[in-house]
Amino acid sequence: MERRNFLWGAATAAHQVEGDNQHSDWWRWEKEGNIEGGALSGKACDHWRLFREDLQLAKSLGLNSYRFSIEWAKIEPVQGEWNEEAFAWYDSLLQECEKLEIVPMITLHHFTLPAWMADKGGFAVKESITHFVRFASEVIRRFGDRIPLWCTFNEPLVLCLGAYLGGFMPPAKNNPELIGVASRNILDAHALTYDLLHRRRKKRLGPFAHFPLEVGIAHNMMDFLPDRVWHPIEQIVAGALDRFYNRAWLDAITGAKQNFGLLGLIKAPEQNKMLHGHRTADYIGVNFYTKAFVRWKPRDSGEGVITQLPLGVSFARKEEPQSDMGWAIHPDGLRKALECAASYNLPIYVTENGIADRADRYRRGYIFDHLLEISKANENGANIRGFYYWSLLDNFEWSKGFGPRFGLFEVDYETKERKARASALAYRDIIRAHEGTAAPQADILKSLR
Ligand code: IFM
Repeated sequence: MERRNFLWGAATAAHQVEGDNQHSDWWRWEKEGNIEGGALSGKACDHWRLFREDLQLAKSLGLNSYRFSIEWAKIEPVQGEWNEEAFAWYDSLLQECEKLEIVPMITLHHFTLPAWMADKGGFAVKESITHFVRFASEVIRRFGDRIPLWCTFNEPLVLCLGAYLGGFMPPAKNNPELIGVASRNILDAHALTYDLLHRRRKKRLGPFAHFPLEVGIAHNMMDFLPDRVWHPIEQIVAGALDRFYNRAWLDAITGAKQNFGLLGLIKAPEQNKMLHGHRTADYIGVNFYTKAFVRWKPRDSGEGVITQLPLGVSFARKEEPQSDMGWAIHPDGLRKALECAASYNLPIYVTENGIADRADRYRRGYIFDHLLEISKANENGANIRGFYYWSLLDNFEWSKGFGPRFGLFEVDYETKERKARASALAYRDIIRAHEGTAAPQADILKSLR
């Protein structure tokens, strides 16, 4: 496979698909009854057993890349003890990717922690940096030769907000100061892992050896809009949230500045001076789903009220088309996010984009329209190298349990049977029609739409 080919992918995360993540903080959190309807991740999609079949499904759509995470809680279930069985499983998964010429993009942290690490305070404590880097080094030592694309952290800000403000992730503390503290620790862990990968002198091996090493993060971005366009406070707050949510992490990993503070609600932590002017990303990974309306003094608590401020956030107007999560379908926002990412002058991967749509009513159009925005952003000078649909399979959607269905393939959770949705076949046709092209093309997309 040519290095310059556009990467047509799909993404998953270990905890959401593999099953039996028994030594993780989420496993315990689920047992404590924190998931909608009392759901437990349990066997999830049983990807652990069915991964070969799942990669065949990916191949059947013509995907040439697969983004997945390596689960720290499985690799190091007990502090200091590596689990050889887990390493062997990830080795088989990589072998399967190699056999099928599916380029792996590896995420090292996707929301979950080993329970022992959570007990120590997770990323809110400084020692998490050492523990994470030790885990990352071991993964790199074993698999570093074979993997070109690395994503150190998935959506670090969402993790910090979920854990220390929103209450939708363990440990669900309401302590905004910890958002800044944990962000700073994660940034340090990311930067050290970036250096580890780049300082490695060993020759790369296998079918992807000619791919340059690229390391980055997958960053969730949203289009913040004032609920009332004329409202000056809402305009200011939307701008502040854009800086905080969309730009702060991109500033930090490109060495521009570090500012994880927000409007007096989140205290900015002490700077890591070593990172001033030091870029720790080779690409920017953009996870994009929707927009957010910001409302000053919301009328009711149904508007996602941030308790510390008289501020409401909602993800769609009642009348507009939206996903089963209640997120507006807003392809234009992806282009805006990509143009923001492109201003950092790095290549971009759309590391996640997708829709929870059980009936598969919107997914086909969703994929087309978002790819069209990618083609526009490319025309405007962005350098977008790949697109990963979220998700390959229906899976465990964190605090929402198994209700939301994001998959190209529908999963019957009883029998574990997979079935291609019509939109998956549309994605396959788009990929086929792009053979020999370097990126999504507006004319091709329009002719198929
Ligand atoms: O399922 C999640 C994923 O784990 C991270 N990004 C957003 C997805 C949809 O909510």
